[in-house]
Amino acid sequence: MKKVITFGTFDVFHIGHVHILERAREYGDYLIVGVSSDALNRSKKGRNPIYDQASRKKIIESLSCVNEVFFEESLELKRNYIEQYDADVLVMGDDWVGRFDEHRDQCEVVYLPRTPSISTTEIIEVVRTQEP
Ligand code: C2G
Repeated sequence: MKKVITFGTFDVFHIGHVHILERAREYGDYLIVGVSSDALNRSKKGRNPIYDQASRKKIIESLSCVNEVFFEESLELKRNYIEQYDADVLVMGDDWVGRFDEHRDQCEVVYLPRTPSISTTEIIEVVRTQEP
């Protein structure tokens, strides 16, 4: 069985998230997703996510293309996660291009194009600036 691993916050879940997860799954037979913990998100983006980690994990678990979900507690632990979950392929969006090349000794590393014109940040901004 070919195992694929990917990571992300997946806050305010949107179509770009669906696209990357579906495409990631096509690289193998079993998709494992590391969902960033709330603490990691605070350290990465300087704010709490809109949805807490339990909700974000539950949403990802409910997707038919996803087989297993765990909390990503630190960006520095990728090597351990890839080994622990015995991943054959690491898939990330191309906003991370080059950043995980150091893992090519462990598994195949693939960067996929992001879905244009949608992001959690943009959604938050649109909601924030809506007239009441
Ligand atoms: N994504 C995408 N298209 C978008 C928005 C996001 O393909 N329009 C992808 C990103 O490239 C990423 C995944 O969806 O691969 C999750 O995106 P985020 O929730 O923004 O994840 P991020 O906070 O970048 O966390 O260890 C790595 C990090 O935890 C990744």
